[in-house]
Amino acid sequence: MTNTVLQKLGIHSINSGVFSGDWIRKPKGPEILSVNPSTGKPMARVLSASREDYERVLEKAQKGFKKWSLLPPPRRGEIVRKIGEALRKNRKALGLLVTLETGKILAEGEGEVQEMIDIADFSVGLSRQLYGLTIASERPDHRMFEQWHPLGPIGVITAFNFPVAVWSWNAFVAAVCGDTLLWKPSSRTPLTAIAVQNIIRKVLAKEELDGVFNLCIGDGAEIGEWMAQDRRLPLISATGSCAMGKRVAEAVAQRLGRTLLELGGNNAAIVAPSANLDLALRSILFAAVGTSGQRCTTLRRLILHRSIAKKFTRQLIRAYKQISIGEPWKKEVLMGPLIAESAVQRMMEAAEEIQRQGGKILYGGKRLKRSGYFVQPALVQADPKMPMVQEETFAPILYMMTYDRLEEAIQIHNAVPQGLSSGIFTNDLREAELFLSAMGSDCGIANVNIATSGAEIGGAFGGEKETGGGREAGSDAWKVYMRRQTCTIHFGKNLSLAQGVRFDLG
Ligand code: UN1
Repeated sequence: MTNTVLQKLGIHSINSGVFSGDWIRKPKGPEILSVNPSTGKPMARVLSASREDYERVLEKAQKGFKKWSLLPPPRRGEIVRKIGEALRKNRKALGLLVTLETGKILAEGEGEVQEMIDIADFSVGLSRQLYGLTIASERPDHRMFEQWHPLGPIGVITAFNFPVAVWSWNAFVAAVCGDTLLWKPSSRTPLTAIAVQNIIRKVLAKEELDGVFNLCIGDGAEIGEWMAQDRRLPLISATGSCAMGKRVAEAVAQRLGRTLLELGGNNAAIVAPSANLDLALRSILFAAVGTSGQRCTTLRRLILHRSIAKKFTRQLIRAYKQISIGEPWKKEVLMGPLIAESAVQRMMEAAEEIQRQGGKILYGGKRLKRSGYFVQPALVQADPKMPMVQEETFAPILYMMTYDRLEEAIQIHNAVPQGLSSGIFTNDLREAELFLSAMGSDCGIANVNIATSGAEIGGAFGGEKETGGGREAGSDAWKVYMRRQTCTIHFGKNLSLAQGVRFDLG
């Protein structure tokens, strides 16, 4: 299975991890291993980028920008449409590779490729809708308007957990905006990045275009730092931990560049007494256990009304017991492994620490005795004030708490440093509206009768506070990939100054 899919997607036993117009044959950075987290065994080797290779990629991205940014946006959209079609043809194969390299189940692996296809479609439409405003001028015979220009080559740093979808949110939108890209994927998921590059490379070659989508695989701290400090990249879009985001933000701010940050979440859902508990249970299960708790949007805190807490907890424990854990490519499996040994260790440490702080493990939280990085998801009775509850542990641990009044639940909900996604389960209109009001959830995403994960691409995706404030994907998130120009044309004969200022020679 592994070999067939690797072959189909053009992956060899040793691969170049650097693409600029074409694959650089022997990049000079250190070798990286792609490990299948379900077996703990390597799948292929990847040669990473040295500084010299990075320079080549960046030059190519700059050169590519000169040509690409001059194409009419709908023409750029047409090329993204062809990429979307190529992805449709490779949905199964690429989805399986995502499963093999990240450990997420096949439905989610293929779902991730679907997310790429969706944002490709969205971007095609967007390529004809990069609208600017016309503004009423206060001066006679003046016309004011704004227009949007491409920004330049941009840097995109992505995480292991959505190794291809998050790149495509940035890449396809930025591409129709006229930008070219330098992509640094997580060094844990180099093969999916190479496979994507192979798919789109064929489309671009037919169009005689290159230097648009470039790739630079390598050590995150090192290449990330080069990118953050590089004035030739006016925008750095980065997805990952808050610690990584702070480093990137600092370095980019030093040169007054622009960042788009999508960092940690510590997402919570409130279950109110009027909720449809059946629906809530299923939605919560997916949000807490899906992708083995390794989404930015994973549900990490559950705030239950005291009147339903006992019953709901019992049902949740029963459901957790039924989750089949195993090889993520098997049909009946709902939860695959964590990404790496270090992730298992961090989860085990977190489980110990929360108990030291007074938390009680109600279910799970143990490592499974088998090869690969498998764990049981954990349900933990906790108190909102425990320091661990403030932290994002990138693993399937769900902290459960109770509340009496909705105001109190909202206060607990907002009392963490992160602010990505949130949800409330209620059939009470007033409760739902309060949660969505300015007094309610302080997150970038707020849902009613839906838990925290599984957002559609049509909305702007991102969060507040330590989540970094960035917005990617749909709505008007495209604006961050362009530069705004305010233009005023004077078509009269007399000078007139704004604010009524007179400046005459007499
Ligand atoms: C992420 O975890 O970085 O909303 C992205 C979701 C997915 C994207 C998650 N559509 O859960």
